[in-house]
Amino acid sequence: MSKKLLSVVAVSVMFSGVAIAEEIKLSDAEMKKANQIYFDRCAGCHGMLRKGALGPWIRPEHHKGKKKEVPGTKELGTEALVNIIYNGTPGGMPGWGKSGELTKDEVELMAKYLQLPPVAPPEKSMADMKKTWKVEVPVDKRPKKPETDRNWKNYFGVVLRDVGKIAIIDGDKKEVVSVVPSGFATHILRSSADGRYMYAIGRDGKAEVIDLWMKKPQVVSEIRVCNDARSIDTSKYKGYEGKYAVVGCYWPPSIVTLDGKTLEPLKIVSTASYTYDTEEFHREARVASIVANHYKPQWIINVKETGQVWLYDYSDVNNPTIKMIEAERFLHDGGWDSTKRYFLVAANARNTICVVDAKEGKLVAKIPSGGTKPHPGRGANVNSKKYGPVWITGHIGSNDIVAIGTDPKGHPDNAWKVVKKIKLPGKGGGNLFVKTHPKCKYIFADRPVNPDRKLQTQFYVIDKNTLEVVKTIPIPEEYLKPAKTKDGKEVKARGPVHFEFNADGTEVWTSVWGNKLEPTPILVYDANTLKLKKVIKDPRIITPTGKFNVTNTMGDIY
Ligand code: DHE
Repeated sequence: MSKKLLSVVAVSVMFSGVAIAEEIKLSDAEMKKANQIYFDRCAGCHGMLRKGALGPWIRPEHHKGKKKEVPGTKELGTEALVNIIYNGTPGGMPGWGKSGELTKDEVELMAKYLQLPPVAPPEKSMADMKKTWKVEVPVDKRPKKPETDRNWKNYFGVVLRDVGKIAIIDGDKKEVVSVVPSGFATHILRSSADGRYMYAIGRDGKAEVIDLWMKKPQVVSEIRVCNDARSIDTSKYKGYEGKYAVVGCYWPPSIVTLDGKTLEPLKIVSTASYTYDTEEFHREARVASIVANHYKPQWIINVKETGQVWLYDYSDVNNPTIKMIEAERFLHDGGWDSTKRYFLVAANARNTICVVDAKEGKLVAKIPSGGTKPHPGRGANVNSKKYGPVWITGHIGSNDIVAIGTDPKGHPDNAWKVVKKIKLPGKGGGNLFVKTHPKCKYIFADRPVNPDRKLQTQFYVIDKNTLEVVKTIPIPEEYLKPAKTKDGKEVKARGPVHFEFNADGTEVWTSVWGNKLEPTPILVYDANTLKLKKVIKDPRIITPTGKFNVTNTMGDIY
């Protein structure tokens, strides 16, 4: 066999009801390309080891899951896999071919690649991390007070996902103040307790800190702590404000504590552990959301595959204490209730919301979410006249927006159950984020991964009083024009994604989720009249996705 043929496997495909052996052969170059595509597009939902999380198991061999059996990719065969990868699924998997993100050849390559055993992903040590650590501006050379006259507490950090950059936008003037480089497919931004520093995490595990006191904000420290990551936060407990930053890694699955100002790596803790229910070892127990506890020097760290919430005490940074709370598998994103005592986190593949009491340090409830694949982002808090304080989440796999009671003392009958279901119009889910602000009378919901173009390109306004959808707002066509690839193919922008309010809650910002080919705008709506009041267009604003206002992010306001 040629040296170039790295991977060969005999698989069966069904042809007229008869299984026929198909030999999969990938050259080194194809394997390298497929590995990269898998890492960029697939690993987030299916895992590096392809054992599934939000997305299903996609290993060659058949899987006898706890709830259902999943066919191996060898059983599915190339044709079926091409169909799934090209067109997507109603459960929320994007149609990578249909959307133009992968070419037909790339779809076919991936269909073959998935029938081969997964490659062993790399490990990373403290020494590896240190090689990538840079302090661009030492702490003593940084401004002693804000150098800008702008209202920096109303800055927005905007993730420019596919170009790996972050735009800092003045929320008062709607001007781009600076655009800084960041990690690959940057994922989220979080703020220090005082708001001065904005922290970014790339999907390639590159963390960085941006100093907003500078006249032109820039990256002052950076480090690559792992190969795949999604979350970052800082210490916010009294006395520890801004002292530490923490990155939650998907691969190697770990928690990395860093110095808050310089990002010097201080401690690595592996999260590979045992599933909370069956006590089976899971090498790929990835860190999903992280929030900083306001009651104790702790981070609340959600370990996806094992279904454990770790209360990670950082007060003795090299000798951390961890309380492991049994919750539910496939923990993903979540947010605080309005008092910031209870953290509500979605175990998305189990259609469950878990509630952790940050004061008492224990699980208080596991709530059936009432829909398919809950995906709250950080959720939305409403003080409802009828139900008392509720926290709201939407779902990726169904059109349910649900309100969960969060006040066990004042409204015990409503606490920790779905008290109201709000149906988004039309079929299917596709909602990723809901958001509100205490001063706004509405909740906003997007739907960018609904397969229906019309439903995908509008957003939904829910009245806080009635908890009903009162308006759908389509994105004006002129902002959705398809971009053209070099070979003349038209690629459509996805509908609006994610919302963020300005500091005083009078405006809500959303963005058109375009592609790398052309800039797409950020749309600023009056949060009360719902009128489009400003369109922020800039040649540098390409693939704007997450938007993070300094005041709201530092105060966990949503
Ligand atoms: Fe996210 C939050 C993981 C895809 C935009 N996303 C989160 C969190 C996790 C997560 C664990 C919670 C972080 C926290 O609070 O500490 N996201 C993942 C994935 O694994 C997934 C499904 C697939 C992947 O390959 O990465 C994924 N996420 C996306 C996107 O494609 C989105 C829509 C666009 C983008 O820019 O990447 C996206 N995720 C976001 C945003 C948040 C987020 C904007 C923060 C919401 C907030 O309001 O705080």
